[in-house]
Amino acid sequence: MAVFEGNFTSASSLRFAVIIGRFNDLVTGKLLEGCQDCLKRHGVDTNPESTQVDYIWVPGSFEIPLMARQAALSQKYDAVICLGAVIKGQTPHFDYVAAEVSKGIAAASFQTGVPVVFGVLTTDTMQQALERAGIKGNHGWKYAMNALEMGSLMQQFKDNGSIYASSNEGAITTQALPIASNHVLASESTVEQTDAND
Ligand code: INI
Repeated sequence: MAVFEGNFTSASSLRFAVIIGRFNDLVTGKLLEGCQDCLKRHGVDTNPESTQVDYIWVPGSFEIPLMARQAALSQKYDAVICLGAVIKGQTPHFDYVAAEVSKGIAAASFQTGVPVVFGVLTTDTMQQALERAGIKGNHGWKYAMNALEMGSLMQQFKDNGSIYASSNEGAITTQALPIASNHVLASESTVEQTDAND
């Protein structure tokens, strides 16, 4: 038998898509900076002109899952990193956006077999979000680490022939589970409130 574990030393052979929500871009822009810093320091060429990272901007977190799924289906990337910031307001809007983006990102990953990192902050206040986007630390850095680890892990799995047979790759991409059925399953989960570690 074997032990599989992602590493952080094979980053130069990995490709990433980063999907960023413009809503609360004071926060998401900082998450992106942290994410790029981490990727760059692990040997990834983060220049948008390079062949290693593509950046996809969407209006808000609600739109992230659609593009995450499209990016994963393209089979161009070893991992997809989703960056967003959902901050509580005075209406229940937060709950709808937070629930859909978390379920949608999980579905995109599960349906396509491509790691999709949930880099969406869900906070009660702008202050809490900013603390996690540079003031106290930058979660964008952590999200990039998750993508590096998962990209590497999947690569090892593929090299080992352990991944769902490559002859079935088309089946994964084109006959993915209908979103609706996954949503039924996912809707049973809850979105937890953040604490200092989230
Ligand atoms: N989008 C966010 O990314 N964060 C939020 O806090 C937010 N709130 O609270 O409204 C938000 N809303 C916009 C949403 O993501 C969609 O872009 C919009 O509803 C259009 O589909």
